[in-house]
Amino acid sequence: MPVAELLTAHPDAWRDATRHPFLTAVRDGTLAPAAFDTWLAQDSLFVADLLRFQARLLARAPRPAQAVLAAGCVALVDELAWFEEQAARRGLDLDAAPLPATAAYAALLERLDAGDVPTALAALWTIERTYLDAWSAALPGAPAYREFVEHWTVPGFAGYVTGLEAAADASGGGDDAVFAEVVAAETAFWNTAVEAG
Ligand code: HMH
Repeated sequence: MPVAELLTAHPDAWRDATRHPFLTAVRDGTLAPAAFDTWLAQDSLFVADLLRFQARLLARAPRPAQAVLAAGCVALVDELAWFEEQAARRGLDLDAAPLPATAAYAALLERLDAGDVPTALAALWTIERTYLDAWSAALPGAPAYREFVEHWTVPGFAGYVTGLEAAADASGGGDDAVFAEVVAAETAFWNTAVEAG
């Protein structure tokens, strides 16, 4: 099935992951800066894990998927540099120990890395589509968080997600169980931020 149909096939899980209280608090400005910083350090760890996963996926991907995966790897390297700039500005240490949701997500990426390419492509699309839709729900963002909300909703990111969708559909990798697992991992990741408050 086309991967976009997974969203409508799992409406409750999709809503939990993309209309989360963390995003509402970012939008309304009620999120404590310390909770945001805790989440930011964990997201930086996640992006480092995702880059390793994606670089390996690029190495084994079919030729038509290579361009979007390679561009995504470059974007993730840039994203890590951007996290470092943000952390320096906020006086935040990015060398935090992984919290349970971060460690569990890393383990999920490792399982996907050991599995087949079509499933991994569909999972990567799910990861990025969830993130895009979740941040879009936080628009325009309270002034304290607006720069972040804008960064993760730019048209270039939306275009990248569309490119991943095409790559996933071309490989035929849409899978209900993996979709549910990824979306649950995203929800658990937002939960971490709220619990850190
Ligand atoms: C938890 N999911 C999470 N963090 C991210 N940075 C992305 C997706 C997008 O790269």
